[in-house]
Amino acid sequence: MNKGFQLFPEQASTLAAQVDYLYFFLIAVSLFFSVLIFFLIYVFAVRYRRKSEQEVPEQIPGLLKLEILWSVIPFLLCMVVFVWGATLYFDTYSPPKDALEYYVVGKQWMWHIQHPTGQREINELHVPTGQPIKLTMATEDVIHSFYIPAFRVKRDVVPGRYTSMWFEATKPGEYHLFCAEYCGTKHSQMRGRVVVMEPADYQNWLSGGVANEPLEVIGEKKFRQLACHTCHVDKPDARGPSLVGVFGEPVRLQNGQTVTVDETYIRESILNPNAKIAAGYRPVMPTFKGQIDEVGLLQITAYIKSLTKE
Ligand code: HEC
Ligand SMILES: [Cu+2]
Repeated sequence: MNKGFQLFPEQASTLAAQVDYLYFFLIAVSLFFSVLIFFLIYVFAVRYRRKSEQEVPEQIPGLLKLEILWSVIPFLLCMVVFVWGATLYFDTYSPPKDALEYYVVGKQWMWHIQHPTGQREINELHVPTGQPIKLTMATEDVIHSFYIPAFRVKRDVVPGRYTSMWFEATKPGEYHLFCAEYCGTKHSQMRGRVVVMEPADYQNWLSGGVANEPLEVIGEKKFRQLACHTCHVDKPDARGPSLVGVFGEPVRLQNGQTVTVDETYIRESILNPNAKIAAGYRPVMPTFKGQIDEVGLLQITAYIKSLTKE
């Protein structure tokens, strides 16, 4: 992890080099103009200095060509930075379709990570190379920020909602994992490691660990414990809407609007059921605020996601 002095962290993801190129470009442009400006200040100071007490400088009424030149060049430079930066931003924030979904919950002062296959880790994240990975993240308490310098990814984890990020690791090894948002007394200890492995080694690691139940299986248990199933059964006369096959689909609300069922909508439906009422149902669902934590919410969400129509 710490091999002597390094100016930059290793480049260990598909995006890392691209982020660095943009960064170097910005540094180069800034350096070029800083040097140019300092140089010209001295040249002009010497060349146009006042040579005698009586000297009155010649008035220059302005030069259109020059004005156009010094407007157009900076404009073009800004556009290059804008287009380049925006493209990279969209790449960084749109996970590929085939990304594996991991769940991350921040908590003072540790990272709680769940693999799609059920493995759970604290302050450690094992991932295979060559596989896009999407992290869906929540926090139990305050703002944290999930930061893997070697992958050049960082995203805030904000109370009350989900954020996500993705990466594809390229080089096996161990990398730093940090919380990059001051989050209390032990913020500086809220760190861990990311272990990147060849796909075969990753499979070994998965099978070697404690066989945890997959997320959706735990989710199903929670669903029963909290008696969600008393209302949400897949029958026409049930008190609550069927949750089978709803994920990713649009749902009509009482007020005529349509929303897509995603993690955020499910979360809100559980914690604040009256915020959006599904059309054709009465607002009888109680809130489960205080009865379920972020980890539980993710488990139930995984369960609802797994309920597909045969
Ligand atoms: C007392 C019956 C009842 C219980 C218990 C109940 N719900 Fe609901 N639920 C409803 C009704 C009625 C609606 C539709 C009206 C609304 O949107 O509030 C609903 C809506 C939802 C929706 C939105 C679905 C959609 O199609 O819009 C989700 C998700 C949901 N419930 C999940 C749960 C979960 C998870 C639990 C257990 C933690 C639970 N519910 C417990 C009655 C219930
Ligand atoms: Cu933190």
